[in-house]
Amino acid sequence: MKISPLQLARYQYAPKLPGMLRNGIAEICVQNGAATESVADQQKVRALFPNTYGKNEITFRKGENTSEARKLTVGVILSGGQAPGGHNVICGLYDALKALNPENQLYGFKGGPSGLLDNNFIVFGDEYIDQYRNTGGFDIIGSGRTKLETEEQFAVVVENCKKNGVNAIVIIGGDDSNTNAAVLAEFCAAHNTGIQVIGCPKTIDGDLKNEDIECSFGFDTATKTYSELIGNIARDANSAKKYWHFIKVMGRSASHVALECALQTQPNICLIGEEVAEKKMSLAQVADMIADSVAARAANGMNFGIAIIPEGIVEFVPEFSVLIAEINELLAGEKTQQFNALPTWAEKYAFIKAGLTEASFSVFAILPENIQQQLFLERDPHGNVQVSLIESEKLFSALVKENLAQRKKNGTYKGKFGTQHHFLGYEGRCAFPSNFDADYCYSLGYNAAMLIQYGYTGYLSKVSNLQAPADQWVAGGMPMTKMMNIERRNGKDKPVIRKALVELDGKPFRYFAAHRDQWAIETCYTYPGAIQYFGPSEVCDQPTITLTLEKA
Ligand code: FBP
Repeated sequence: MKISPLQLARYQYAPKLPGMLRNGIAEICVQNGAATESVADQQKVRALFPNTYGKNEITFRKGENTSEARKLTVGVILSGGQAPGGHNVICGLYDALKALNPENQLYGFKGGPSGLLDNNFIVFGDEYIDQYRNTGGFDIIGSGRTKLETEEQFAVVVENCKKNGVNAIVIIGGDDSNTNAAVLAEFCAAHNTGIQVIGCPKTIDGDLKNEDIECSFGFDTATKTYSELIGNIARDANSAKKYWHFIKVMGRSASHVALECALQTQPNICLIGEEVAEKKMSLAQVADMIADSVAARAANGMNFGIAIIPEGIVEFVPEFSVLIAEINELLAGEKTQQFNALPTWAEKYAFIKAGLTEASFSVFAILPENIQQQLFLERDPHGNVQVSLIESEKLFSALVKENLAQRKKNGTYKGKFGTQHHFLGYEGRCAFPSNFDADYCYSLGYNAAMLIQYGYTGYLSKVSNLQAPADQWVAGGMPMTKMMNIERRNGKDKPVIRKALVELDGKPFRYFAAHRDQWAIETCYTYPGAIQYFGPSEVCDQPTITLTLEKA
């Protein structure tokens, strides 16, 4: 296999551990913190997790290792969307297990949670692991989105673990996967299986964070990759001076990625879904806000600009969510076939008009025809609209174009509006992890091994104080039940780890809000450039602006 020079150089990179994990395995001891309670609905969560609820937060520190000598066989899975650094979690886990006892084994279950159900795994060895150090991607064992949530599935997992002598499972995933990890930990404890379960916080979306988890891994690298590209596009826009670029970035349920990219690049516009929902903005109002910037810049001779759109934006627009719900209802069951049988778009359009409420039809009617058709053509196996496939960057540029046409008619706009569209998503999920993610992920994995060695279960591997240099990071563990509350999901009350949305009174958003009026009119772009892996620390090791502001 041909290897790039950067890949070769990254193999040699030694990830930085938190200070307390640097003294060798024999000198890592546990400091007990306070007992924990769930963030809300304490009684209900306690009742659902009688064996794993209320445990103590723990921190590792330098001191005599008092754990029992044992031989461990650990299984690991990668769950959900790719995020840079996943390989390093596995490398850190592997190295710590081998340092604890060279007889310890690490099994990688393939293709995500389904690997645990299908008993499909590989046994890691040095040579195999070494090919993946400090590299992006999840191809070391693959990932998947199978949900591990029913008691029947848990029983199969336990059976497979017993068959292979696995005493602990590490689940590397987002809020849903870690919620399920907590339920699996409780199941294993309740059935006296002796199998421990530890979670690790992953997702480029950045929406698995709370007062304990300062950020999920992958967010740092993905946002730096997108920001590099946005900066490059902004420089092109500022050179050619003829296009408005509408750039959609990943982030399905929260706008952290868009916000961080905005903080890094200072675009003219960045939509934040959480704000759109809070202000109950309509599509027309959002388009009007963008058109204000286009018109103001045009008046100053600048017929170009940058607008960042979060992937999940349309679900935050209240009237659009109602429209989607009505469309799902309109096509439920056999009505899909009836709709599909209509030969022309005109007949389909009449069917839609007759089936929607007046309010939803008025929203539907202002959409460009290609988006209207997308809503009806691209549906999931249950017949529901696939909101994530909606090309919102094109939707908003079309709505802005219409708005500007009106302004032209009434003489308030005289500019030119040429557009380009981009979607930045998969480009960032498997990039070589930044030094921050390489270090953070390796530490999360190393720390997970220590949690297992000390006998913990139902804990999330926690590394904090991340705004400081790595030697000052703090390693430990937090019971996953502490992050839970009860939410209504598919008509049922479920214990879940709270998803973190952008907080409108949080420091990152407030910083953005304080500057965006100026950015909307002037050209204030910043150009972050490519991630640097070798060089001065202030260039190579900086965390995201979001994290820096949150911890300021
Ligand atoms: P996770 O929540 O599993 O980390 O995945 C997030 C994400 O990267 C989103 O940003 C994006 O909407 C989605 O995955 C895309 O999923 P898929 O890889 O299935 O197309």
